[in-house]
Amino acid sequence: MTAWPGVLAAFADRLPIGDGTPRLTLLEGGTPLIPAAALAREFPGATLYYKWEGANPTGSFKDRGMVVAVAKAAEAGAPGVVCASTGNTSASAAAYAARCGLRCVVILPEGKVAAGKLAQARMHGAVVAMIPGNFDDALRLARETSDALGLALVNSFNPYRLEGQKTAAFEIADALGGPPDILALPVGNAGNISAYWRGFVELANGGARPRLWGFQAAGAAPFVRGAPISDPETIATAIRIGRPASWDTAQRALAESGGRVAAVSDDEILFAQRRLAAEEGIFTEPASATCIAGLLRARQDGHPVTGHVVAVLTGHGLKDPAVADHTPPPVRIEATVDGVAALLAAH
Ligand code: AN7
Repeated sequence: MTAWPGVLAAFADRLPIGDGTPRLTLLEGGTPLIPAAALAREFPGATLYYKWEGANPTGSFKDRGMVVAVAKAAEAGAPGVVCASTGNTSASAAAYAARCGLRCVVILPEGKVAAGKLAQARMHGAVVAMIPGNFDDALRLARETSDALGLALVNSFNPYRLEGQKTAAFEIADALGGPPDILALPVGNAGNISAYWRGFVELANGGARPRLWGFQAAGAAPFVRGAPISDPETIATAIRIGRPASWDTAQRALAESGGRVAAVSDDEILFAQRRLAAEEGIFTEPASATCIAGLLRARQDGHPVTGHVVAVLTGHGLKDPAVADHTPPPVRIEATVDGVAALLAAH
């Protein structure tokens, strides 16, 4: 058995890297494609899998693109990197910058980043700036900062990000022996849906490609509305985005794939997240559960969920432990077996 070598080494021939690119890695990528168990019963006409991106080194899919973007920044001699983030991009940027000795500045919307993600950026030694406003405001400032201070911008405007992220499509096709029929995923800035499409198109060579089903939170659903929104709001803070950076590429990908976008409510997101955790043993963050909520909703709305279906679970639930407040609280008991038995009986 050969050990997984990380994204740059595994996909060197399909990434824009050369001899001068440092072989940066935290062994990202190579994530599991887990067959659905309990939830499979909800989709009798389909074979459902989870692409478990929470298994990446910083707990989200962002590591695939960030390793390429930071390696290229180092190759170009940048003194550091800067990004705006709803949390996961900043956690990943901070980790990879730390790993290769670059400075990292992250610009975050105040009060709207999950606790685990903020802890990651701080522990990895990033300069953490909080601004009043939302992600879209933070992104404007990150661009200006990059221009003014010569730091490499590692948001998804950075072309290397999407190049790295497309590798998840290669892994899925490899595991299934071809592309799935439907790829379901959450959409925020729409970088990931664009990257998957690029990956599947590169692989297909004119052959089969999946339909892309993108899901947004109802309070932050500019693609569903067909226009940007100024005050996005959702419990899924990772995708609390009103002006997606990759608008045009995502619209093209959706159209070319014969795909669709739809919105789900915060209650549906929390319900799907709970079911994944309690019935499948997979604790994913709210934004990621959006695609499961979307598949459940699709079935109700009469969209057939058939064939090989892959739901991309983009980030780990441990990043946002506050969601556990939506479950029954732990109960204080006397330290006796009777106490435990009474609790069990009441459950
Ligand atoms: C768990 O970290 O935008 O549609 O700044 O963290 O490619 O934006 C995160 C986005 C889905 C949406 N799931 O992906 C950020 C950020 C999780 C995420 C998305 C994000 P895109």
